[in-house]
Amino acid sequence: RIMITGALGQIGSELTEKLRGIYGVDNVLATDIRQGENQNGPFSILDVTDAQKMHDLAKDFGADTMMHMAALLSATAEEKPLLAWNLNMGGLVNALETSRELGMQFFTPSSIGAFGPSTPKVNTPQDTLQRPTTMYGVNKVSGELLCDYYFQKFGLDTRGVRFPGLISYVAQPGGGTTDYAVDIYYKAIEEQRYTSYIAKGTYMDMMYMPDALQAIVDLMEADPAKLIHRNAFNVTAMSFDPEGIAASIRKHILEFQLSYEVDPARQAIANSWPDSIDASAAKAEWGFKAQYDLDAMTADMLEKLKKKLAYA
Ligand code: VAH
Repeated sequence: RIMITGALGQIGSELTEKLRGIYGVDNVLATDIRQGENQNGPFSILDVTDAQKMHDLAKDFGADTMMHMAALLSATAEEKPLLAWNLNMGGLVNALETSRELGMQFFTPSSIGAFGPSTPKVNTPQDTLQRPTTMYGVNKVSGELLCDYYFQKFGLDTRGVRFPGLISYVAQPGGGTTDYAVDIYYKAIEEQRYTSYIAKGTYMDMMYMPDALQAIVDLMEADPAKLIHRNAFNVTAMSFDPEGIAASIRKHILEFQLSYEVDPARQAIANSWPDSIDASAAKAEWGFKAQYDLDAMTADMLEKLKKKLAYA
């Protein structure tokens, strides 16, 4: 039985549906800081900084797996660094402690944000220098080390992936740096043009949400004897800059126009991250394989958003 924190977030909202489809609606307890609409399964309000409530919810539900998804993303964390530290690290410690006490398998995502300006930018290795210059990155590197510690020290079965920018049409992301790559699709349909806050030539790793969700399931179901790494595996599907995604959109919306109004704060974050990372360890240790490339993602995003926005 699975407990998810941050179940109303960009990943959490779709992960909840995916896991309910695989393991059964009643076997997945969704939790978040606020009441969600149209919950079609077990749901409870949970502030992840409330350790006692988290423990009690997991125990009462009989959870054997913790998917800890609640966190502030990079841009928000840079605006409110102390809140980010308290929420991102306080929530993580509580989720690890609950999982240790109840013997649960544990997942939480890291990010390409766990790398910094001194990390090799092209084909970033699985094992390399990690000196991030953002609070989000400090949280993610600390989180990776803490999750490995719980595995080494307590034998807790912790697993994680370093997600690239994730693109989806269900829940709009909040407060990320890569979110321009989501916004651009909405604006392409609504206005046939987009003004990017990330500069031309800024390459970042990205992945379509269906591939991200499958990666979580595949990693959690992987044979632990084959795992050399644990927290956290590099995973990626593609790397592009704003011009690249615009060119892909123009294959469907010929008149699409891209312009720039660079946001110095989010550009500084993007500049500190890799251009493209190497996912060979994930492929070798648990068979990671992304299905969607840029053009396949664009075709699906535009088709699904046309329907979604038609009824908006
Ligand atoms: C962010 N989408 O922009 C998240 C993610 C790699 C990017 O961590 O903060």
